[in-house]
Formats: sequence, structure tokens, C-alpha cells
Amino acid sequence: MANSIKRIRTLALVGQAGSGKTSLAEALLTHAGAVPAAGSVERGTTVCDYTPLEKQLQHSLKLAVASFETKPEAEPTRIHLLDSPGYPDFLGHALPALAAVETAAIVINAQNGIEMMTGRFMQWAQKRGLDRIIIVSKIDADNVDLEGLLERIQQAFGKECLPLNLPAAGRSKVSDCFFAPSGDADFSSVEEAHRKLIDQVVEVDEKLMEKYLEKGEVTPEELHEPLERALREGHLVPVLFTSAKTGAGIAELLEVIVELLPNPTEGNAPVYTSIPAGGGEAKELTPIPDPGKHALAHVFKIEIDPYIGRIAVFRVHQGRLTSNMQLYIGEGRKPIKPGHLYMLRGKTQTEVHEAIPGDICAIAKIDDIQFDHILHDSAEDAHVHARPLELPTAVFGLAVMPKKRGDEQKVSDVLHKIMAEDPCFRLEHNAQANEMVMRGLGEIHLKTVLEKMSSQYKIELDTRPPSIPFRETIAAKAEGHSRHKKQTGGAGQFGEVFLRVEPLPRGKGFEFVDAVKGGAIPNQFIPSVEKGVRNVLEHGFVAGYPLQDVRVTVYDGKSHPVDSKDVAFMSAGRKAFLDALGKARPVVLEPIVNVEIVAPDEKMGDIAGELSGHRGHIKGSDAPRPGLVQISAQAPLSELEHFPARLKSLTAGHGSYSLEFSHYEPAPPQLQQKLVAAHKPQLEAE
Ligand SMILES: Nc1nc2c(ncn2[C@@H]2O[C@H](COP(=O)(O)OP(=O)(O)OP(=O)(O)O)[C@@H](O)[C@H]2O)c(=O)[nH]1
Ligand SMILES: [Mg+2]
Repeated sequence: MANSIKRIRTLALVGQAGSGKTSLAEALLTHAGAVPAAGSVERGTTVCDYTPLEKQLQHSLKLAVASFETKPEAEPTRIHLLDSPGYPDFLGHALPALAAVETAAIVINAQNGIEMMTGRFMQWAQKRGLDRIIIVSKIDADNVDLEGLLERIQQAFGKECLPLNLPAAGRSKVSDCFFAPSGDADFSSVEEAHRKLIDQVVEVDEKLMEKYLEKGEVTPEELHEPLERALREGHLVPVLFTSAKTGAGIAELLEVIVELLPNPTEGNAPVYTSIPAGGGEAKELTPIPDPGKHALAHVFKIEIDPYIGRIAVFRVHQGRLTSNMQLYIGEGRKPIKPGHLYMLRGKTQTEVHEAIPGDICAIAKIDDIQFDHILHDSAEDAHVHARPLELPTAVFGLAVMPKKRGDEQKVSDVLHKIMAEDPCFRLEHNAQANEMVMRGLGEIHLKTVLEKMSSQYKIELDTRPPSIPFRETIAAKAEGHSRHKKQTGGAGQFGEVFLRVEPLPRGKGFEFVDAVKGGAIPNQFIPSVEKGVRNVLEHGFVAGYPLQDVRVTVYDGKSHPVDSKDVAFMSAGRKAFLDALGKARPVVLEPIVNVEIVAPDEKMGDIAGELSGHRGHIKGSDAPRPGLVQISAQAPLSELEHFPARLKSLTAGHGSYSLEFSHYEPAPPQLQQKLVAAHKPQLEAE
């Protein structure tokens, strides 16, 4: 077994859905002898797509870990390979992989070329300081132009993207351009590619550059350190050609992983923050990849297996973890004993006794461990946090209700399990509309959750678009009055209230002011008046939505020495408020959201038309990359119900968007009338 940190490599396969990541993982595992024969995505027999739903949909839906060792056994290298899903809807599973590895391998499908997720992953990986390699997959496929693709890669991502090998013999194999450059290539030439690589690498080392200019040669040994530096600084992004189907380039890819990619002591070290107990300024902390130090490991994946239960997958960044040691979970004070430590290869778990920096391992059945937790063995490290992942916000919503009555608790339990696995999935309870709303990154995300509920947990749900969180406010000042008097038998009830309402600036919420003089309303009854007023706030006045941005000032009233009671003032407060609201020009407010859209630039006009047809307006646009446009717009949330589907059809699936709440604005008169009219029958029924 590889027990030296220097013989560990961690690598995440990322990129567009269907680019061939899972198939590449399978080809690498097969080549290394870790599986006897390659499975296929179509037959549902790969190591990484192991859940029933993945097999059915033929797409990865979660992150899979495949750890294996290379031959020769005398000096094996342990490779922790992460296979991530490519659909943007599953970014909650894919992005955490970047927190666990030294290298991001961005996979580009030779047939489709650069796609939306290619650029995004290139950027995300660079932002996190990861070494990057580009793997061009499916070079065997029909009608591919690899020479053109290489040019486009260099145009889009810079001249530092240089091939380490080139397709040869009609794309049936590749010729090495780095270690022992020789042989022919289908385009360009091995010698030229070799020279360009050396030119690029020596640029990071002045001395070596001088020697190279003088002698025209440098040895592979001399290149090792500068190459690591060039990778770390993003000065070199190697490009490799592969076919998982024919095996072309797979042995060469494995050789690059073993010989060139950084070990855990060489990549850019991850940054943690440490927030002192009791608050104070956060300090940056860099874990030291040394097994002799305190243990620090980051949980980047939680999986809830129907048979095993919770599996927490972590990457060790510092120290040594063993199965019988005492470990603390984040800020928790109660230590746990892992009992067993596992290395993973898809769904197969292999027990190990320890894990050292660079290792990716799992602990099962400890329910307190959550996504993003730090596992450590020292009380000093209780306040350490991993650098935030900057995950997208879940805004796409669906209101859900069980088809079968009585399933409510079960539904909530299962959705909480799904939430534990996926940091981009949220659950909300909208008390006002009495609905449970699940939120995710897009339609496919939530559809997959529904599929999983149905196939794995046998729960069927009805869905509908969630209610729009409208609000109400007032547009004018007004006064209100109410006298509550009851004297039929028994003790009487008496309370009288005068109050004033006025609009507050947007976003200010609600203010209650007691301006009663001379005890006209005795002090002890003021809270009852406020309670009566607040009662109205929740239920609104014209359309049943919560009222906001209103100040209520109670300025006078009357009491009775015997008959004044809490209930009397509550009722008078409520009615006086309703009286004032009727005169204060109540209006319905609607939520306005910021919309960020990234799409092919020729679709700009169509998207602008779609938005302006739905009361949206464009605030600006940018070109993140040639061929793409990024549009910033604002639109009322109530108009965006069909936007995801429209964007998909306008851009043939190549557009993406994100929404975030901006502010409230009065709804236009027609919508006001519609909402008020919809509320009336409800009032009459009450
Ligand atoms: N011709 C050819 N087809 C390939 C190759 N590699 C993968 N494919 C096919 O491409 C399709 C997608 O492959 P996957 O490996 O599932 O792609 P992925 O990147 O894992 O996709 P997601 O999991 O959705 O992100 C499958 O039908 C594969 O059989 C290849 O080298 N050549
Ligand atoms: Mg996959």
C-alpha cells in the first residue's frame, strides 16, 4: 500500500454533462487493474454511476469517489479520483469536489467542443487555486476536428493550454510530446509541441531559462520543479487527448497523473479560517500536510445509503486519522470514535486503519457529521472552518404535498435526508400559504428529487408552482378609531383606541409607537393594543398578504376602572387599525428579483424580448468569454414562472440563469385588482 504522502494524487473530473467523465474514470480504473473489465454508462455497470436512478437516467447525479492504486506494486501511487455530475442542477454535488483535490481535470467532449460548463469549471478551479488539466475525450467519435478544437481551447483559455500528447495513427493512439517525444501526430508535430511545452515551463525559472537558451536542452529531472510551479501558478494547463471507448490516451493520462500532477505537499495549500471562541476577527490558517501534526479533515460529501445509513466522506488536510482515535466534529465538544475508516471505490468500501494528508476516506453511521464539517482531534481547532464553497443559491421552487394523506411526516423526513446530501437543496415552510416548498437550482434538480422520492422511498408527491410572496402596504397617512364595549350580563368589557398610520420607507418593516398621554390608555393595556394591531399585520387588509412598511402610532383612548380588560383593548386596537387602513390607500407589493443569465451571444435579442414581454428590464450585459453573453436584469418574480422553460427552448439548453431577491414594488393596477378579487371569495366564505 502507498504510505507516503508523495505517492498520493487527488483529482476531480469536472465538465459538461455527457462529456465522458464517468467513462474516463472507468477506463482509468480498468487500465490500473482496479476493475477486471470496463463497465458502461449505457448498461448501468460503471463503478461511479452506482445508484439506481443514475443507471436509469445514464447521467451522474452525485459525486462519486474512486480510490485505487497503480501498479507496480513496489512503488504504487494511490489515486483518489472524484467523478462529478455535469448538469448545472447538480452543482451542489460537483463544486464540493474542488475543495478536496489538488487538481481539477476539465473534460471537453471532442464532438461538442467547449460548452457552458467548461468555462465555468475552468474559472472555479482557477479561483480556488487548483492545478488544472484539460482532457479532450471521445477522440474516436465521428466528425471531430481536434486541431480546430485545440485552437479554440487556446483562444478561450489562453496560450498556456498546451498539448502533452497529440492524436496519432488516425486517432487510434496518442504520441507523447513531453517525457519521450517521438513519433508522428495527426496534426501539428510532436517536436513543435515539445518545444512549446519547454518554452512555457522554463519561463517560471530564470536560471533554467538561461541554461535552455544557451544549450538548447534541459533534462526531464530539471523540469520537474518548474513544471509543478507552472501548474500551480496556472502558467501551464496541459491538454491531453483520450478515448474511453478505444483506450487511446488512457495509459498516457495515468502516467501524467502519476508522474506530473502534484502530490498533497505540492499543490496550492487550501486556506481555512479560524474564528476565535467568543467571536473576534477570523484568522487565516493553512493546514500543513504532515501526518505528525494535529488532525484536520474536511467533510465534502454526505451520502445517505438506504442500507448503511449516513456516510461522511472527507479529505485529510493535516495529521493522521485512525479508526480508534478520538475525533471532534466541528465545534462539538463530545468526541466520537470512528470505529471503522473506509476507502471508497464507487459503492464498494474497503476498510483501512489510517488516513494521511491527501487521503479521501469515509466514516459510516455517525449522524452528527454534516456536510462542510471539520473533523479534528484538538480542542484548539474547534473553530476552524474550511474556505466557503460559494455555492449557487437555490431559487427554483415547487410547492409539494403528499398524494397520500398521513404521509406528511415521512415526506418531511425524506426531504431532510436529501437536504443533508445536497447543499443546494432547501426546504421551506410557507406558513402563510400553508405549503411546503422545495427549492433547488433548476427544473431537472427538483424532478430528480421527485424521482428519487418515488423510486427509492416509494413516496408520491403532487406539485404546483409555489405561491408568490406578495406583501401589502399603505400609500397615505390616515387615522383610525374604535370603541369596544360589551355590557350584556356578567362583567362588562370596555376599551377605546385612537391611532394613526403612516407609510415607512420600503424595507423598514413595522413600527409601533405609544404616544398616549396622561394615562388615557393605562400602561398595562398598551401591549394588548399592540397585539390587536399585529394580528392584522399577518393577514393583511386587501388581499390577505402580510403588511409591511407601516408605522402605527397610538395617541389617545379611553378606559373604564372596572370593565377595561386585555381582550377589550386587543379588539379595539385591531378594529382601529382596520379603520385607518381602509383610508390609507392600501396597495399590494410584489417581489422583484435580480436575474443573471449566461447564454450564447446570438440569443441576446430573443432573451431581451422574452424579459421585456414579462415586465423585466435589462440593466447591463457583459461578455465573460467570446461567444457568450452575461445579462443582468430585473423582473417581477410573478412573471418568471415559465422563464426556465423559455430560456431552455430559446437557447437549446445552452443558457443558464440565477435569481436573487432584490426588493418590493407596488404591483401594477391590473395585478392588484386580480389579487384583491381572488381574496374576496375567501373573506365571504369565512
Ligand atoms: N464514442 C465515444 N463515446 C463515449 C466515450 N466516452 C463516453 N462516451 C459516451 O458518452 C456518453 C456520456 O458519457 P458519460 O461518461 O456518462 O459522461 P459524463 O461526463 O459522466 O456525464 P454526466 O455524468 O451527465 O456529467 C455515454 O453514452 C458514453 O458511452 C468515448 O471515448 N467515445
Ligand atoms: Mg457521469
